[in-house]
Amino acid sequence: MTQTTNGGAGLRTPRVAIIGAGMSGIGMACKLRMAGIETFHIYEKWDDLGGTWHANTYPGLSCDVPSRNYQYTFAPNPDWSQIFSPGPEIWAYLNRVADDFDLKGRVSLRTEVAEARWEDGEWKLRTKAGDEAVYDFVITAAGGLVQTKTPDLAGLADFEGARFHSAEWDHSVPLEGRRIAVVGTGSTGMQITRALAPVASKFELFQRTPQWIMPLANRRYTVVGKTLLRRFPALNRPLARAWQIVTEGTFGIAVIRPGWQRTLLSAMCRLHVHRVRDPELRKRFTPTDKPMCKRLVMGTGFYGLFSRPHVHLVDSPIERVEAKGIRTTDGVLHELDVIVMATGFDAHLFVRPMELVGTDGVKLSQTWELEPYGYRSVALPGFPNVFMLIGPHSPFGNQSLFLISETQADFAMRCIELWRTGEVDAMSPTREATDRFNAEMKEVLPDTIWASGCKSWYIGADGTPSVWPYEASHHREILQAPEPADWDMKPGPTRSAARETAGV
Ligand code: N01
Repeated sequence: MTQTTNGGAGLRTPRVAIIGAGMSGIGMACKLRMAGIETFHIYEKWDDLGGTWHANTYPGLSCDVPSRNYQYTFAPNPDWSQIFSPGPEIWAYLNRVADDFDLKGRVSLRTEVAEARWEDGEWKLRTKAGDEAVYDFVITAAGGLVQTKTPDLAGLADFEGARFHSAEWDHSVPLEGRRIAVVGTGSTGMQITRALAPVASKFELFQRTPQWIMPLANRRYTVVGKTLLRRFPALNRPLARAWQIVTEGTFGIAVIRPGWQRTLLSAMCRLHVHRVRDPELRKRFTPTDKPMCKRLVMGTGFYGLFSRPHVHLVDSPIERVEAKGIRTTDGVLHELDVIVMATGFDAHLFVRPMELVGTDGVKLSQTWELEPYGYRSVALPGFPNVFMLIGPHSPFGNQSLFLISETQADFAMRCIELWRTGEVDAMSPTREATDRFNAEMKEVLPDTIWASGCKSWYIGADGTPSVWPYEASHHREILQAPEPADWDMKPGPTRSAARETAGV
């Protein structure tokens, strides 16, 4: 692709690379299409689009953020089957949006970007296979929970049964009537337990740390409701907005400061664990940390499973894995056919392992050596015309990543528009503005529930949570438009010409 000018409209045509064809990447591509920008390309390392909703196919996969709040604002789906929809339905939705916006021809699947290098005012991009292309903008949309974490348990390789990570499900392995273990009690472990405990001949949940579970019941939407929304599409928007207000006004507040929201949600979790009738078992299920300190697990129908004779909680630490199963430190060998590692992800890699080489040869891997950071979750000093979707300190945590990445994509679009009109050729946030943003955040982070003393994937190498410590609305407010004082901007031809005319 070469840089061109759309003479008719007097606008320049930006070349945009999007890294990742998940929810953020697809959303960004739609925004570009809606703005009439056709010179973009999406790189996707996996063999299909959909990101996390493509990679995760485990039994029981669903989303614990309400679907009406977990969709693009520009593509409301009247057909969600339930308040909290199953994973395959979300993947199908993403697939449909990609079709509606005719994006599939713009995606290179099985294509991992190895490096993008800023040279002569352009991004020179190279894939792992060695293909090269040149862009004006790089949008990183590579997801936050991608790199799986499998614990280095002694003897794991000796296990004679099947074993896999929850995000790398082996669908060739039969499950019905088998002896199944799930290691890990996060959102994933809970959802898999609900799906597999009823079908296994023996089911064991290996718990290192108990987690609070918020009892949110699901409900199917009626045919009448769906028909109404299809017939009167204008109803979709207020409904989506209502769910957003509820989610942001409860979970979004409870995690950042004390108040009725925290009291209410905590009480619901504490009451929920009383579904476990046996006081001894209840004690083992009851966390010592505060509700929401770890990412809150949500759902119903979990605790009751443990009253079945073949379903067990195992909270003796794992000593090693042997050919026949897992041996715990109390000497018991738990004989198994299948071990599922629901042990989470390295949530602090973000864009990496892709390397970005910015101005003066500054590398992303070095910049983020200690811990990923950014300016207002979207950009980085020294990396001009790079915009991050779901970058470090995005407001994740029981919030809708669709809405968050849309806010970030809209911000990127405003910057791309400055380039398009010739105002700006290159822009990156200043070091001073970035440091100020991060220092301000570090001041309030200790007040959040995530810093109240538990171990979770939110906590970075510097010991502080890598999350958004403010209300979700603040994210939208400060990403309305770039504040000129916070940005190093290389003027484009329009501004340069204006300056010349003005004799500046
Ligand atoms: O992973 P996790 P996850 N021995 O990191 C345990 C999103 N998500 O895949 O707490 C034994 O939360 C570990 O124990 P501990 C959501 O954002 C969303 O469940 O560290 N256990 C923990 O119990 C979520 O937060 C949905 O002591 C070991 C578990 O593994 C994120 O994905 C659904 C261990 C890991 O929990 C990640 O959730 C599902 C070991 N050596 C997921 N190592 C939605 O519905 C780790 N563990 C939107």
